Amino acid sequence: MDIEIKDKAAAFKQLINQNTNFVVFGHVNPDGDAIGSTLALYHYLKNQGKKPKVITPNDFPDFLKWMPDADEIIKFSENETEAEKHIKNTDVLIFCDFNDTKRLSKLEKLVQESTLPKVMIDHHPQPTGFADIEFSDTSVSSTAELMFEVLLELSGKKHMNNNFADCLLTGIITDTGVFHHNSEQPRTYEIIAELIRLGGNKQKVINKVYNTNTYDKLRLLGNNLLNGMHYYPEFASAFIVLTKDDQQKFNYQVGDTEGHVNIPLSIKEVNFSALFIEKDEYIKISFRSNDKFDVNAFARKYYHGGGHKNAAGGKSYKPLNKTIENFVSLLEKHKDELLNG
Ligand SMILES: [Mn+2]
Repeated sequence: MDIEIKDKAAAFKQLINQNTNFVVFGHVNPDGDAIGSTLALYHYLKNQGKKPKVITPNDFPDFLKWMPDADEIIKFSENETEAEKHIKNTDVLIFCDFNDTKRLSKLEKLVQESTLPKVMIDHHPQPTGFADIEFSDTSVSSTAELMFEVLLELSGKKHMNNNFADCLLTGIITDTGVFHHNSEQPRTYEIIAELIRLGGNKQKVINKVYNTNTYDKLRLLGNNLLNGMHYYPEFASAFIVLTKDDQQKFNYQVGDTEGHVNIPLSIKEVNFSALFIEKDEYIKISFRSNDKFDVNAFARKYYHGGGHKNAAGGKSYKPLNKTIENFVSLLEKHKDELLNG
């Protein structure tokens, strides 16, 4: 850790020592890293007699609900009054796995109005600088990994236990797609080793997160690959389109397409993949790339979105057929980069 982070850690430590109540926020549509890093911090604080609360803007997928104390999380969309009460009566606000208050969705206003000390821990590029203390590192695999580093600096392993370890393992494992991407640094594996020593159970995490398919979910995957996938080898690209009709046919639930966007990328000739999901008001799009092609820049430029270099998301407000037509013309436009990517 560099000196700057040591200074920030000292300031964060002081905030923890001097206060009792903490609200920890995850981003809208929380993923494994958001729930994993917020709940890990919750356990770390609880283990030293503090009173933490985790609040998310909305619900999170069922495959994360086994996590220790996940049922304690307050979802703003389901319980606005309770969430607001905690935000107004706490001492410190902490934000995990996002760097822009926009990611708080309907909670944004309450947070912006608050004058309480704010701490951010995140690994996404281009932080907007809304917090008083910001731990921001794009070189780590996940916020979970950065959380471990920050808390280790704060107080060693004193307040870390097996529940804490399972939460961070979930964050790292989901954000790296079980070590398929964002996981080239040896340090990630040293932290995994530490988490296992703390009593974390890697096999349990993988079973709980990935081996929970429903019959409909597997049939939807089959349909996406057989009927929904479009293949453009001339642009080193492939993508999946999920229409509303097919969502109905296979009883689609949020989270059912988790990981689908990565599958076209496993075709030998493909460097760039996308997943289009038709919603009521827009088309939700996810992007993945193998290596050089920068999908963060692509999503920012064309799709009101962003993310990481090899994993990003965005939206289209055009009808589905126009969206696809337009996307294919962009593939043509970026052909040279895509073939080299
Ligand atoms: Mn993350």
